Amino acid sequence: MYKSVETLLVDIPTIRPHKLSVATMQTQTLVLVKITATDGTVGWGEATTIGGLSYGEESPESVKANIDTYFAPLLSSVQNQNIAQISKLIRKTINGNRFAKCAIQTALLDIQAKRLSLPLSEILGGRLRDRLPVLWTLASGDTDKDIAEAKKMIELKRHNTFKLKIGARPLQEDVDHVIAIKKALGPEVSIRVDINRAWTELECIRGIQQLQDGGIDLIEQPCAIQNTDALARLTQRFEVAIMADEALTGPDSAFRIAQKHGADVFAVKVEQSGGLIEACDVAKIACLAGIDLYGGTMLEGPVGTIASAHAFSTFENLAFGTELFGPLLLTQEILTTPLQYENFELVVPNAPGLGIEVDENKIEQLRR
Ligand code: MUC
Ligand code: MG
Repeated sequence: MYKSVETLLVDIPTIRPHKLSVATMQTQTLVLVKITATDGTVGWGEATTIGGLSYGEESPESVKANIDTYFAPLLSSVQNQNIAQISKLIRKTINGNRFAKCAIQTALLDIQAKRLSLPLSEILGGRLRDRLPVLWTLASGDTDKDIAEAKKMIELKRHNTFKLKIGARPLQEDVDHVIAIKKALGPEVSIRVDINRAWTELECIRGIQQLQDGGIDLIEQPCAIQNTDALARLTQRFEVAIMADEALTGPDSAFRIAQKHGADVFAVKVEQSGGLIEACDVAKIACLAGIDLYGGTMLEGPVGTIASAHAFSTFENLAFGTELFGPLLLTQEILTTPLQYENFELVVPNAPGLGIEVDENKIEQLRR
């Protein structure tokens, strides 16, 4: 049923250094998966991560090795095109590897939706919206540059909500940087922070108190991934919304965190969840537990970004919007027609499958 599974590593410089507590990115390595079915239909998926092995448990190189060695032979042996059955077989045969699983599942869903002549969102249950609000991350590391960048984004009608990456510098320096940006942009502009698990619980208490007093709207993954008890205590302690990001590693962890109301908001990421279907499961668990949703990114290029958009378009509650700006951080376009960003939103395509056309000549030039 599937003729070939190819994994392509494509290194693209970013428009500026992107500084997180765990890494500074100058380049993003897109991990693209192309599956060709025996009838010739092609599907695309993406397993991009951030900063090699510094963010997630899979690196671009490990994803490629594991797909070539384990996923590809498994897919060449399947005799049907039933995605539920193939996903079950993959889960049974392959442990972990959520990013790789997501890329494979996305490509299979792209093929299936193309065969049915439906946008991918429609085989995930159906979209509730055609456009998604998209924020921008300010992560140059320089307060004045970040303020200028934010003002430009508002003027261009590209983004009017901003997330700041903090946690790399001493706590007070980071907090002062955030408050200075909030003051410069004013009360109308929503400012959020992502600490990427850099603070101890005590630092969280000190830092979040000041951020809450300074009018910040959302605090993302402030403490260690495994310390979900601390995350729950912070959620109970503060009025400002606390969001789980790295702590969410799929429906199981979502269920465990939801059971103790361990966060006010879930950052749903399709790769972290292990697939688009699993991301929808995470969203459903959040909904049932009264937890708000935010559509997260692994800073994927256009393939993973639009796959995420199809999944997020089906969510009932998307109270905190999305951060699907990954392609805008890259200096090179790999689609024949770029994704449509306008009026602070990303448009979810209506064409069959993912609804995009990958520029294969461009990828051939750029791939490792
Ligand atoms: C993260 O942890 O949220 C998403 C946006 C961004 O700037 O970094 C990523 C990772
Ligand atoms: Mg985050």
